[in-house]
Amino acid sequence: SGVSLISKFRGCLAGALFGDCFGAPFEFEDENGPSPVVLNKFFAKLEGPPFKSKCHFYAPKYAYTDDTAMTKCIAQSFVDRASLDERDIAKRFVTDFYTDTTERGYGGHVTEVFRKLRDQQCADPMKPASEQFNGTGSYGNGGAMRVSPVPLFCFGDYNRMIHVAKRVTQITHTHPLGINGAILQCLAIHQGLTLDPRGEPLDVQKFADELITKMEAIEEPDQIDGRRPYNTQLQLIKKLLAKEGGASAHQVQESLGTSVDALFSVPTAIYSFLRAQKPIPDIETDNKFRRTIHYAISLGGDTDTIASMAGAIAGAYFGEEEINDSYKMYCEYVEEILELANGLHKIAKE
Ligand code: 8NA
Ligand code: MG
Ligand code: MG
Ligand code: MG
Repeated sequence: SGVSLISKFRGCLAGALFGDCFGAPFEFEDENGPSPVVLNKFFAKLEGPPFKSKCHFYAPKYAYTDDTAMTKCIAQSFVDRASLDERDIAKRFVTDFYTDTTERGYGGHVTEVFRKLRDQQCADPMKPASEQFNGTGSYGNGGAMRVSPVPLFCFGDYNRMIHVAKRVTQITHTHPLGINGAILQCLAIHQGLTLDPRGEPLDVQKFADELITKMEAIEEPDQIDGRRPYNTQLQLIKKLLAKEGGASAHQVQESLGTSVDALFSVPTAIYSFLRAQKPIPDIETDNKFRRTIHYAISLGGDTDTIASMAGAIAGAYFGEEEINDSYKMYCEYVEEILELANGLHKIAKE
């Protein structure tokens, strides 16, 4: 008997939220990422006995960022309408962006899409994104970072899942690297959902091989060198995983990357999940969900987004029960995101 699907759905969205909230304080903070001492202390606090002051219980809450802001818009739209409605999702992005009084740290150029969408009242929800960067579209990781509701909403219908992942991404990201990054992240979550974490240890090479096969049917080879950029990264993941003693952080940072480009962050998130199946030096835990997001953050760069994507995959694979319960005290929007996961599960069952 494996982990229940509802636990996997809840683990996936909670994993995305915790990765975002816990990664955000470290985003582009230090070139090589936070130090092992700092990160171990950070997580020890989150997992330790709750801090109690003399007269009342108090736990500081970490705020979510754009990653979760946009994820919840997509999940809410799916739950409310039980169908794909790009205009509705665009409206939710725009309303959230203009009414949220908390600074959510959106990407540098995506705010231009929101401005245009607002001005045309989302009448043509895919047009502003196609005009970004002189018509090439954004290749940022903003599509991939918010794709987690898609594999839940479309669970059981593989081709529709790919289609929906693409459409939802195109509201802000139309560059092939932006779209395919979101599809790859979607595929990784989908694989996590369908595998049982309680049997044999995860075959990490096979997990990567299956992504390679699926992406070959999706990704066009480059017109000049004939290579498929995401498959090149996935092959690299396999090599890094096969290294004796494990690849160094430096090797991972230099090859897979830790930037806001989808190509140099989605594969890093997948690698973090796969690497965390075994103990990692300097990471003081036996818990594999913690190890996944802890490792993702330790690499530095776009820590909130990479940890959020890695957390979504880990949560989908292990389910909610692998996530330390005390994390719920330290993030905003936990109850709400879990309720959205319940709503998506209800739809998936029908
Ligand atoms: P985006 O579409 O604005 O892309 C992000 C950045 O990628 C842009 O600002 C460009 O610098 C670059 N870029 C993307 N496409 C191209 C292109 N075709 N040509 C040249 N440059 C390009 O926004 P997004 O939604 O993809 O961004 C997601 C990231 O932004 C996430 O990491 C998220 O957490 C957020 N973020 C916020 C901060 C912050 O502190 N405000 C810092 C980093 C990232
Ligand atoms: Mg480091
Ligand atoms: Mg963010
Ligand atoms: Mg980020």
